[in-house]
Amino acid sequence: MGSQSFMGSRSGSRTALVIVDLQQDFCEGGALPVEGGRDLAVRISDYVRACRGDYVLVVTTRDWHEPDGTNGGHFAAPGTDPDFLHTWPVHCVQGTPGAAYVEEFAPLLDVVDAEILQGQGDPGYSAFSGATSDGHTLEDLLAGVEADSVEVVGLATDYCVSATAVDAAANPEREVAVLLDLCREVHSSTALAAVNRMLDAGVVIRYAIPLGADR
Ligand code: VGL
Repeated sequence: MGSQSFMGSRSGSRTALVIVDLQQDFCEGGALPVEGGRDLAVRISDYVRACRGDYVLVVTTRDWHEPDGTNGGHFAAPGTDPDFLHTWPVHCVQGTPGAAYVEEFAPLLDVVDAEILQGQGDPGYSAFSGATSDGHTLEDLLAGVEADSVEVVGLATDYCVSATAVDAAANPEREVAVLLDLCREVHSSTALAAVNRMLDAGVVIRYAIPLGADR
C-alpha cells in the first residue's frame, strides 16, 4: 500500500461498495478501451486492500452481453459504425476474454461478496438492471445487508458508473457517493454531463484519495 492514504469512511452508515466493469474490453488492448483503465484497476485494487473493512458489502459488476444480435441496439448494427454515444463496437460478450476481469484487478475477487451481470440482451448501463448468476438483483443484495449507503467506482463515469449511481439514489433513504478519482471516463464532455445528472439526482461526488496525495 506504500504511503497512499484514503479518506475515512462515513461514520454510522452501512456502506456497500459497487465496483463497475473492470473488464478487459474496457481497458487498453480491449474492444472499447477507456484511457487509464488499467491504471485505474491498480488504484481500485489498492483502495479495496486498504478499505475493505469499511464496507458491509463489496459487489463487482460485469457487462455481459449476448453474442447474437445487437443487445437492444447497444452494439452498432452489422455494417454500420458505432457513434460511441448510444451505439458501440461489440464488447464484453458473455464468456469471451474481453468480458473477463482485467488482470490488474482479478486477484481482489477473493474479497468480493457478489457479482452482478448486466446487459444480457439490452444496453444494461445500470447495475440495477442486472442480476447475480442465481437471480438476485443489486437491490436484493443491498437489502440483505441493510445497506443505507452506496459508493460507486469503476468504468466508465459517463455510462455505467453514473447510471448505477443515479439508480441507487432513487431511494431517498440511501446516501450515494461516487468516488470520482476511482473512475475513468469515455469522454470528458459526456462525463461532465453525467456528473451534472448525478448531482441532480442527489449523488455526492467526492474523492477517495485526499488532496495533496498522488491521485
Ligand atoms: C459502458 C459504454 C458501453 C460502461 C458500457 O461500462 O460504462 N460504456 N457499454
